[in-house]
Amino acid sequence: MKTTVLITGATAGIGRATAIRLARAGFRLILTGRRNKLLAELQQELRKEFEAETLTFCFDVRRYDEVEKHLARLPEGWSDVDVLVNNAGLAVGLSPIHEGLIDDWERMIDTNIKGLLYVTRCIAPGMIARRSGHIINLGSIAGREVYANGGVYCATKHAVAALTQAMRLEMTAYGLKVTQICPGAVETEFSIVRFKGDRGRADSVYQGIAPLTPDDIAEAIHQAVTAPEHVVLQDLLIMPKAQAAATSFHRKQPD
Ligand code: NDP
Ligand code: 8X3
Repeated sequence: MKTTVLITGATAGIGRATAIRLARAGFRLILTGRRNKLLAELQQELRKEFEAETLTFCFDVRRYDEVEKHLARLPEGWSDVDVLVNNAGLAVGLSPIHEGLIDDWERMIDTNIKGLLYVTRCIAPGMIARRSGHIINLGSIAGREVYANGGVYCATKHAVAALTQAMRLEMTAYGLKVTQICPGAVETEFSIVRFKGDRGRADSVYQGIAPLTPDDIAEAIHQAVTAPEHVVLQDLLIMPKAQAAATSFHRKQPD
């Protein structure tokens, strides 16, 4: 039986790249996100390129009723999820707490913390019952450091670090692996979302550096998933060469 991997947030960036990398390696995939058209296009691409077996679900991880409806009772043949990649997440806005927008905070906290918990709550019991499984959470350099104007996003990623460690403490006894992947700057839709569609501002984040690509992170996830049974990649911090810390970049000046 092929390994089944569930990836949240597969419509873009790291999630999409991970789906392609794992399909290339022969895994069966359950792919989720809110943009159905992108899920359908990805499903078709993976079928054509790799003859990959995939299942897609379009829902918002912030809605427990939707998460539960789709994931608590998976279709026949798909219910044994071997690997869960909790990837769906976002930053919205960049402002000090005393000026922060409540709606931005709700979106980050509900997606990055509660969404991750909702999905895990539906998938982990099957892994525990089977005494086998692997949960991979997308943390961030923002879960290891805090930077001004990003306090709420950083807090959500610190929460992901705490939840990852709690899962590890609770689930190791049941034979599960738990991994946290913490990237620095990866060029995806992340900054476009953070700056609410302002592409100029988003591009400036990556100006003068070679940022990580989604494929770099997908490769690390593939390594974590394919490590020998007795080996766990517990916690990976992956940075672009030009980034020393969350807000410390060595940028090439334009000629
Ligand atoms: P993208 O914006 O490119 O992709 C985010 C994905 O998350 C999309 O597929 C999006 O799908 C999905 N998503 C967002 N909100 C929801 C929601 N409410 N319900 C369901 N799916 C949702 O960003 P990245 O690929 O960069 O980000 C992936 C993860 O990596 C995030 O957790 C992010 O915090 C983390 N990360 C990113 C870094 C970076 O520099 N890019 C660095 C460190 C960590 P859709 O819109 O279709 O719902
Ligand atoms: C995304 C990286 O540094 O913008 O998690 O917070 S950062």
